[in-house]
Amino acid sequence: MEKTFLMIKPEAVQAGNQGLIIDLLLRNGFAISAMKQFSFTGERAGRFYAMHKDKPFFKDLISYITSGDVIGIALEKEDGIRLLRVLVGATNPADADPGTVRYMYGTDLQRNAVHASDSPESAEKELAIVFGED
Ligand code: FUP
Repeated sequence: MEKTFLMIKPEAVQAGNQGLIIDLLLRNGFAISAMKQFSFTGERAGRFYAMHKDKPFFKDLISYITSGDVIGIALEKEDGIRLLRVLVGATNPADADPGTVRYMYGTDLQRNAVHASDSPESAEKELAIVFGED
């Protein structure tokens, strides 16, 4: 079973879409092994998004992701990293295919409802930051 990580972002939690998103994960065969609602400190968010630290949108991204509660979900499924990215859809909800999480629940490029790990290394790092530190 491959481990991956999904995070429901602040605007989706505030809109009350977390139940529908979790239901979609379960109906698509993902097993949940851990889940928690929490808010990022700036320091922790900076490590979570370290790969983007030199990008022009980094500051806004950190300010957004620390703006409200998120829900971190540890998932398991065969080929789960790839399949979760398919279910989540394109980064920009405007480009996402119908039926994907970002098509249904995303607002714009920054407020795109969820984050999903893009590799086994990212999944391991992200799971450790969210579930391994407290
Ligand atoms: P993804 O892997 O689909 O989550 O997307 P990226 O890793 O490329 O980007 C991470 C996050 O940065 C996105 F979810 C949204 C945000 N972002 C912006 O706010 N502006 C941009 O121009 C690109 C990404």
